[in-house]
Amino acid sequence: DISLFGKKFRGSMLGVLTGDCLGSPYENEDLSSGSKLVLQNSFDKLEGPIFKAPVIQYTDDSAMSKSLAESLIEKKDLDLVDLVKRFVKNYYQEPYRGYGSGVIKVFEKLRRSKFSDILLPAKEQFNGQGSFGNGAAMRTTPIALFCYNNYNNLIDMTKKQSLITHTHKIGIDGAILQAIAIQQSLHIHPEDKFDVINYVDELVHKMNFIEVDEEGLDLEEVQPYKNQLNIVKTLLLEEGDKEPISEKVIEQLGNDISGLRSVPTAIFCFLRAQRPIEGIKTENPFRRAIQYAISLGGDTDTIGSMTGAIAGAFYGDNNIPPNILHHCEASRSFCQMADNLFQIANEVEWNS
Ligand code: F2R
Ligand code: MG
Ligand code: MG
Ligand code: MG
Repeated sequence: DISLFGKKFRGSMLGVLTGDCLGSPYENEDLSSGSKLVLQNSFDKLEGPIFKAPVIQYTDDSAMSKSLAESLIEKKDLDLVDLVKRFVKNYYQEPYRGYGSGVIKVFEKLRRSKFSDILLPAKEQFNGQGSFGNGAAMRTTPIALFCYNNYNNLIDMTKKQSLITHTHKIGIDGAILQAIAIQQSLHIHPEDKFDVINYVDELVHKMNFIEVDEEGLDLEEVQPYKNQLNIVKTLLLEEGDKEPISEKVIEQLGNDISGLRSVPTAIFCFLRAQRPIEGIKTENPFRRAIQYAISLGGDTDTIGSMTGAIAGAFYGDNNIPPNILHHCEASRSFCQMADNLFQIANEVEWNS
């Protein structure tokens, strides 16, 4: 029998995988109202009695999370050289996993230069702006687990793992926000009374220190995540018991490939799914969260996966339907990685 934290580690790693696998068939598909029903039926079928079908393959979201977990487990620390080599090796072994078109250039440069400067290719992305994609956020779960009891290390290591592909502040801070949300979920007992507004307020408070005014600009402009989190709060309050209007959520929070318009959306999906949502027929709040995230369309694998990571860290693996896991590629190894991460996280002195 494993502890509650052990279950939460499994929930979070399996949340990454299931959100990614279940969301990937719909990435950038046009999700009309009819496809909400298609989604409902598909989830019902996957959760129901086992049927024979090829496993649903995971994409870059899970592939990069896996590399990060395996590197942490082997090195018992964040070793950027080891990590970047794993990213590149896995990309060239399995280039069909749907990687971002920008990040591929980073991998090419790293390989060509024989990893001479592991931070340089990321800095050169997009004419020196760096990537603002959600790639650093989507893969950051193993860091959040490894640092589950240490906030400063969580921020520091999340930033470091981001910089090897994403140097734009939006790309880095998106990963930090995702990591903080996972850590908050880990530390709430799923059966305790849960105040969703308080959860957002805590995130706002923390992002206030992350999004600091570096160039003497207006704070409104330099705190984009804090602004989005305030929208999350408004939407949670204003919907009451009515159905959240998907169009409004998409318009205000976003469903695209950028960190800014996907990480706050994932947080919203987790929080909104604490209560029933019209059109999503399930008693299971974990399933409700990822099904809702995917129903918003756009970057469905990634928003599904990030929602799954946060929700799984809250509920643990108890709420993840075993029959759904049966249909996802590598679910056993994701569970094993979670157990190994739990072990090494408890071995480092700074978590105790
Ligand atoms: N890439 C995809 N899905 C679409 C392609 C799927 C594939 N071709 C297929 O059909 O099989 N999904 C994955 O990418 C997202 C994560 O991306 P990541 O790792 O952040 O990569 P990248 O390339 O750095 O950024 C993504 C795109 O964002 C735009 N962008 C980023 N920074 C920019 C900047 N400073 N200026 C302008 N544009 C910027 C670019 O279009 C990048 O290509 C996840 O959804 C994952 O699932
Ligand atoms: Mg993907
Ligand atoms: Mg990138
Ligand atoms: Mg995606």
